[in-house]
Amino acid sequence: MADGAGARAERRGRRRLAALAGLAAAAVALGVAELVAGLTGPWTSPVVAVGDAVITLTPEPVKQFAIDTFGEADKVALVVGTLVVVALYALAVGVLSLRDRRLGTVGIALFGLVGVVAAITRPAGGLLDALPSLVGAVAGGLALPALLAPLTAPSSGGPHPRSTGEASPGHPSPAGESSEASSADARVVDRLREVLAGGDRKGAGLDRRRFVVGSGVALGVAAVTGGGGRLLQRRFDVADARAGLRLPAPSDAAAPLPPGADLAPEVDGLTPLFTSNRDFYRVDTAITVPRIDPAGYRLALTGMFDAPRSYTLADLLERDDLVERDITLTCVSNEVGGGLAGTARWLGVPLGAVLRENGVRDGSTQLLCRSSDGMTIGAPTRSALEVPDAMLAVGMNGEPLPIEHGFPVRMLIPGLYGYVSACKWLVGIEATTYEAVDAYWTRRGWAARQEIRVASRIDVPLRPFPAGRRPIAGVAWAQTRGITAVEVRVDEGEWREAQLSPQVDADLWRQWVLPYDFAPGRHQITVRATSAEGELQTQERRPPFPSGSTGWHTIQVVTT
Ligand SMILES: Nc1nc2c(c(=O)[nH]1)N[C@H]1C(S)=C(S)[C@@H](COP(=O)(O)O)O[C@H]1N2
Ligand SMILES: [Mo]
Repeated sequence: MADGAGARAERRGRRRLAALAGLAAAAVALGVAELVAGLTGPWTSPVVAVGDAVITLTPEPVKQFAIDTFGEADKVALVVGTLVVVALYALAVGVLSLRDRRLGTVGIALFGLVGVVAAITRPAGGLLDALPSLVGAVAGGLALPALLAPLTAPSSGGPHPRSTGEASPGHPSPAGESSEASSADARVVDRLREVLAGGDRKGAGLDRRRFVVGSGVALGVAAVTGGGGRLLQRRFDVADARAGLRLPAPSDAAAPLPPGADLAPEVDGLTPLFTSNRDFYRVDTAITVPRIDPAGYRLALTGMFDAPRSYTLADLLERDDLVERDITLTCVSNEVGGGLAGTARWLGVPLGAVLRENGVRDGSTQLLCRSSDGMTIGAPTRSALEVPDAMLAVGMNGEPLPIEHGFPVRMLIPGLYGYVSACKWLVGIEATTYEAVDAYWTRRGWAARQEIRVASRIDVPLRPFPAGRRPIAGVAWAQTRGITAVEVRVDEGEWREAQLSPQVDADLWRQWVLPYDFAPGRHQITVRATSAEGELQTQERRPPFPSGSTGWHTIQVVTT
């Protein structure tokens, strides 16, 4: 091997180790930050805070793409993405600080600064929230030089000197470097060295053993602090408090379901009339779900009220006007044929009654609803007052609200998309106007108010099936109006009217079924619904942004 080539290989090996040192230092920083977040709360962890900031800053089309691509796993994808970016950055910082330690310090400081800024600029963020990123950055800043030291220190020939310490230009080998390694231990280290350096055996001024030990210690520290931090963060959990909560019986129960109300048991693959809490879609901007201790819960009314007050959870649960209602909730981000819709039996306090008791003023057009994580949802005051089943919900399908669905209190206004009505983790209602303030999504270009559009979806058949008679089936919704007809067209045939599940309530979707004789081959199926107001679902294709998707759901199927 020529001398120049050897030197280059040696420098490459050293850079690789430096990159690994950067990675290990980042692991220490993140682990220590998790530990501190065990004191300050899971939402202050830099990974979570930065992820939250990314959600806040991401343009709506990209968000829509993420929801479409990853669905409910969008948050997991974001956290993984954040970690990948951190890892790449850490590798670079490691290499740079080999050249100049100050670059490493600056790199880590910037890294910490991003975490600090992300944590304190969250809508509900405070100064204390900066602590995990700050302490994490300091830990990473101490770890990095310590990890890099064995890569540059002129070795003094420790217990296991390098086996073939050749001199190379720029890195003259100190005397006494070339003694043979003798112990088995040293051979193991040599092997590790080879692996780490990708075959590079040169090592002037480079103590690989110390590097391996140092990185091992760093990764151990990262694992212990990170794991311990995650354990500590569990004390913010409110699952036990939720499990211990007893919901009162409603004074006005949901209307009894007529016999045969749910067609799903008869049609394989059809969406059930009620969605279980586990299967209910979830859409929100929260990476760590807000955890509200029911004992400390307060709902504060502010703004255009004559005599605004605040409510504890007990205030709400002890009222004598609790209602139980079956309501289908849908998301404005739902694509034609998409799954962001679900139906539950909700328990809650009538919203109109609460607003009137507090003397909501005539001039208020918008209720700015505030979630405990600081995000806001703007709901029309008029709908809140006039839509009969609008409520402050505390129960979902016979249980306290699941934590992901807004525990302990959320708003629901039938007929409006969730983003302009269904604020979860609700802690504030400010009566205001649309002129005075824009809510979270309005600031991002979504329509300030939007009634749910007439929609229908094909659930079956989706997969290839044998030719012959089989049901085409799905669901259709037009909340507060109700669905009166669903028509299906196969290929270029006539529109045929499907059979509908019994009308239970105008706020509930309806299932539809049409048995059809399929000839062998490929088929195209299209569905369209009509509301009780006589509005035919529009054929015009529009994407979800900015006011909800429209168009007929069409699928292609093939017989086996
Ligand atoms: N606090 C809070 N409430 C929120 C949201 C949110 O991001 N944060 N998302 C809204 C949207 S867009 C929808 S569609 C519904 C979804 O409610 P779910 O997750 O219970 O299905 O919640 C609404 N309430
Ligand atoms: Mo939504």
